[in-house]
This record gives sequence, C-alpha cells and structure tokens, in this order.
Amino acid sequence: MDRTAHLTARRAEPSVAYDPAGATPAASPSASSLHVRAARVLEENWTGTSTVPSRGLYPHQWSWDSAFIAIGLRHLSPLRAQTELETLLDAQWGDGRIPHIVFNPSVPLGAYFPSPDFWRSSSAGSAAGAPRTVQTSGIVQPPVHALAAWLVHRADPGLSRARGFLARVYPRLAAWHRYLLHRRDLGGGGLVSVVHPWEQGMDNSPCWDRPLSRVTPAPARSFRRADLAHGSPGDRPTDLDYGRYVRLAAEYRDGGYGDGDGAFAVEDPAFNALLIASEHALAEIARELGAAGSARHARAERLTAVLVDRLWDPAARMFLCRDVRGGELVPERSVSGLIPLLLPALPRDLAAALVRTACGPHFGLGGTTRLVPSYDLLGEAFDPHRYWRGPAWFNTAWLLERGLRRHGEDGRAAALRKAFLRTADTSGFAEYVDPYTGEACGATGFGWTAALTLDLLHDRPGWDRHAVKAL
Ligand code: 2M8
Repeated sequence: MDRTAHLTARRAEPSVAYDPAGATPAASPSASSLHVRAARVLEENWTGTSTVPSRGLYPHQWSWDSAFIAIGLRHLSPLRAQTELETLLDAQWGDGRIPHIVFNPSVPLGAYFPSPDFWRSSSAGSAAGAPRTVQTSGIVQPPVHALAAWLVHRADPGLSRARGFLARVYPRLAAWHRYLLHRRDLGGGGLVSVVHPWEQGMDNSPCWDRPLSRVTPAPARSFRRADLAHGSPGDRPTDLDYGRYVRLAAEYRDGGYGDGDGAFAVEDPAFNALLIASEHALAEIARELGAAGSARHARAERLTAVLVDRLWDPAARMFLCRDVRGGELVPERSVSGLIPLLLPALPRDLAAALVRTACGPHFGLGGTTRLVPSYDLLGEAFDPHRYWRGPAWFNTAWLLERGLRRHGEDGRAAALRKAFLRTADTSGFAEYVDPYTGEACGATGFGWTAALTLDLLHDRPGWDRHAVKAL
C-alpha cells in the first residue's frame, strides 16, 4: 500500500494557476493552497484500499465516485489511483456487473442505509456470481471506470506497465461493458437501461418522477434512513422517494438480481454517454496492450448514433430520458441530457445545439448560474437545494468542461473551470451547491469534488483534444 503518497504529491504548476479573486497573478499561492486542501480531503477519506465519498454520509466505497476520485488521485499518487480502481474491481460479480457500493466490514451496519443485510449480495446474488467474501449492493452505477483507468495509466505509464495495471483491468472492464450491453438492453434498441434511480447516480431527479409513479412505496416503518442524521432533510430526497427506492431494490434482490421485467427501466443519456466514452477508452487500452482498438472505436461510434436516434429531442434541443416501460421520452430537462457533449462522434450541429441549450434559460451556463444546475431552472420541480432536483454538482461540471473543450468551446470551458475551482474552494469541497449562489449543500469534504478540483488544477486547456485523440 502506498502510504507515503502525501509526501510525494505532485504540485499544480504555475501555468494552471487558479485565481479566486478573478485577476491572474504570476504566482499562484491560492492554487497551491487549494491543491493542498483538496489533497487533504482525499487523504482524510482514504481507508487504506479505497476512498469514501464522505466520512459521515457515505462511509463505504461507491462505484462512480471511485472512478472520479481515481481521476484526481492520479495527480497525487498514481499507485493509489490504481489501487482505488482495483479494489472496486475485486468486488465485480461473475456476470460482469460492478456493484454500486462495496461495503467496508468495519463500519457499523447502522451507519448507512441500505446496509449489507438489506442487499444480502452473497446469498441473493449467488446465481449472478456475487463475490462470497465481500459484501456489496446488487445494482450498478454509471460506467466511468474504463475512462478513469485510461487516465490513471496516462498519469504514469511506466509505473502502470511495470505493475501490469492495464493488462489486469482490461478483461474486467470488458466484462463490465458486456454485462451492460447484453443484459441491460431492456428497451431492445441497443442502449443500456438503468433499473433503479440509484443506478443512474442522480437519485431523485425529476426525470424519475413519472416512471417511479408506478412503484408502490415500501411502508416508511419498514426501513430506517441513516442519511438524515448527516444533513438537512430539505437537501435530501423525501421519505416517499425512499419508500420507492426501497421497494424497487428489494424486488430486484428477491428476483436474484436477474435483469428483465422490473417496474422501472429507463434509458438515460448520461449513463449511456459515459459507457460510450469508456468504450473509446477501452479501445485505447486495447491498443496500448498491443491489440487492435478500432473495432471498439467503431462500436462507440455506432452507439453514439443509437443514442442520437433514441434519446435526442429536437424540440428541447437536448437529450432526454426514455421511459422503457411507458415507451416514451420523459419531458424533463436534466443535466444528464447535456453530458453527451463529451462524445467525439456527436454530430456538429447537435453539439452546437447542446452548447446553446446549456447557455440558455434552462441551465444558465455563463449567465445566471455559477455551475450548471442538475435540473431545468424553469422546470416545475426545480428546487435549488434538494439534491439532484436543481443543485449544481461538481462531477457533471467536470464532464461538461471536458465536453466543451472536446467541441472547441475553449473560452466557455475555461470560464466553467474557473467557476468550478472557485466554488469548490468557497464551499469547502461541498457535495453539491445552490446553482445560483454556490452555497454548500449536503456533505463537505466530498471525495469527487476534491479529486476533480485536483484534476482541473493539473489539466491544461486543449490537452485532451491534441494529445489523446479519442478521449
Ligand atoms: C448518492 O447516492 C446514494 C445512493 O447510492 C445515496 O443517496 O445514499 C448519489 O449522489 C450518487 O450519485 C453518489 O454516487 C452517492 C455517493 O456519493 O450518493
């Protein structure tokens, strides 16, 4: 285990100085202090083999959190970043799924709900190949992992090759993508469906309201939430939402975690865009390992066309979710529908339309908001403080910043990067913030906020587009 990472941490270079005051001094004391504080958050959240999103609210390992965290951690310790991803992959199920939570056995059961005794992965998931020795949840989260593995490799290719990092993770990541593409194409059109709002990661997004309305909530007395002990109820999902989450998860578990006929199935733009971006990354990994990557790049391009075909809404000028059970697009605008801007094969006119939508009245980028809100500013359900129903999140801002750079919007990307760094700083690396004021909501000292801060402090505008063709 790399326990000396904090001693060898690389520092941000002056050329990527962050200046919270808005001027651009030659020296960068504020950048280096922000760097030190972000590194401290990751140090404090490190358990020895992985990083918790938040010591209080989320005291286990979360799947997409770990991918984002590894992307930042690679600047402090590429070894730790590799370990982060490999710890997660060690909990992969035999059918290829990467569980959304890997439980830490030394954390008391009551610290987080739903706990391992709810999921019962090793017994209820045995037919699906759940591991025997580690307890996990049985649902998944967005597939950011291959993208993270490639970026982690690029941070120190020598160390990565010496440790055989990519050779070890490649077959696991390939199995993960196979699971999603083969077992989760519930709509039959080639895209992946999520079977629970927690899978998509934007837990209580208004996009789920309609598909969730078919689910009878589990009675409030049948479970005990742990999240309310750590935050204001006004920042969290409601009890009614929780009742539905619990019912869906329990039914999935009681069906042996088999995929097919659950009440909730949604094709989500961000989930599928992240899979496509990760397919491109897997192609690069294959090439690095001496195999041909072109078939994977071609598949990623085909999937991009399917995404456009199934989820693009010309009237909204953005991507929407498809309710597979109801058979229609969900008429709600969420930040999820902007994330496909990441994709290299997105047609130019669609990329331009997405940028206009992001900068227009529904999301206010570069205008009324500090960071892009998670949900439509003009939507009926908009709430600036309630979790994924309006607040701005740092992982989505990071993805959009990459998307803007990808499509040549360097000025807008630079402004978003600056706003990200300022807000991460002033909010104490908050989990999410009021999109207008930047006021901190949820937990502070949040893992991916700190990690992606480090990444933006290190990253140079234009670097991706020119140095790593497909990503
Ligand atoms: C939130 O989700 C968990 C359930 O997975 C929760 O609300 O208890 C979401 O923000 C999710 O995207 C995130 O991965 C997780 C841990 O940070 O917290």
